[in-house]
Amino acid sequence: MTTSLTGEQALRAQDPDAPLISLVIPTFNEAGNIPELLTRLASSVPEDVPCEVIFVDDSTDDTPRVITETARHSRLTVSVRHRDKPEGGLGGAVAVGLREATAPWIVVMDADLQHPPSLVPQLVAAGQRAGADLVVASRYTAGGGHAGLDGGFRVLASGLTTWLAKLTFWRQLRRVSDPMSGFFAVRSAALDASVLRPLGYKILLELIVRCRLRRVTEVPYQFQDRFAGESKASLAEGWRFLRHLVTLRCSGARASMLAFGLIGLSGFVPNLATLWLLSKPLGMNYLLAEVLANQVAIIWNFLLLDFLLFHHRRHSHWSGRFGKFLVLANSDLVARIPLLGLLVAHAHMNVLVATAITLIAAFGARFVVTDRFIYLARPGRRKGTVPDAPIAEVQ
Ligand SMILES: Nc1nc2c(ncn2[C@@H]2O[C@H](COP(=O)(O)OP(=O)(O)O)[C@@H](O)[C@H]2O)c(=O)[nH]1
Ligand SMILES: [Mg+2]
Repeated sequence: MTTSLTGEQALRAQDPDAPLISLVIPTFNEAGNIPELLTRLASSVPEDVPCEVIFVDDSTDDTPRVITETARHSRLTVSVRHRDKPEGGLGGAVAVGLREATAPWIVVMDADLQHPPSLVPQLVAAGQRAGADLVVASRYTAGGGHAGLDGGFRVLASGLTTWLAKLTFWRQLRRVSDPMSGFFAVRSAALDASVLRPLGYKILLELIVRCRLRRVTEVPYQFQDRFAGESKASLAEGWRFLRHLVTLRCSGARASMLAFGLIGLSGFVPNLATLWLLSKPLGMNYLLAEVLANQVAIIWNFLLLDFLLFHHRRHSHWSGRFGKFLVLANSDLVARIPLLGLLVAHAHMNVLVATAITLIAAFGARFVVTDRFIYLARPGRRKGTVPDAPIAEVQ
């Protein structure tokens, strides 16, 4: 099927050169792919559809120079934004591109031609036809394929991460067969780039969950072989993906409090194990042993919170965060005793009930202080919303 696009009249009337599609392409040492990519893009996007191409580059080679030189001979409007500090890796780069894009539709794709450029106009047209906010180019729907995935391990990793993501977000992803896809089109008006906190490769999942994109459609595609260069995916990406999944799952206030509580409860294990070790085989006084065991549990809790739940909000030095957490965790112990005395002696409460109340109060206080004062949320930059500008498909 050949597909061509015409622009939306209102937007054209205001500015005939305003882009209708922004292409966001993250690059990391992709110099060998740029000329072929821009040639194929220029022949795929119809000439009457203004299109801006935004490269967000973290390369250590001469990719930015190759982009600039190739762009001189291309009819497309091309810009390259090189980052000296590649925050958030690939996902961070895409988030930068999403904030800078000005068109009503943004298409995100890789630079290595594993994502066929010919599909770009089809993705946008499919979104228009279905009235969708997001169009996912899928390897896992009828007509799609992942032949370009490099070897059995990559196939297994892709299948496993897809399954894990769908299990964790079964409601949000029930209509998405390929949530790990790096090739998709998103309607600008449905996007709030300021809420994105991406980490590593999985930006699409981040978009669906945080921007609550519910009107989703899919277009099948065959994942191609790399044209040139090597994949930058690594095992470390797998670990990043797991952390990202936990962060996303716990991003609501209730879920985050539940995760905080579970991590706190898990502290019983190192606490009791250390208490036993110090008081039994080593014969230490049980009170002193409990004070030390408590410190081990605090370190355990801090590590889990710091690496899993709050890793995206680590804006101060680790020693500062740990110091504050240590003081907080020890002082709530001290504060609970007078409160317990007050409840038992003055309110004549049962000791167990009073203890439970002090534990709940301490948990709440610890959560609020940790959430608000130790891990500060840094406000993101809000993207000005672009007016919705439908693109009609014509044959
Ligand atoms: N800006 C930026 N782009 C990246 C980074 N890592 C990978 N990329 C780009 O993201 C796209 C997908 O990466 P690739 O290594 O091909 O991953 P694979 O397709 O999963 O093997 C390519 O265009 C890469 O150049 C990064 O840290 N920063
Ligand atoms: Mg690739």
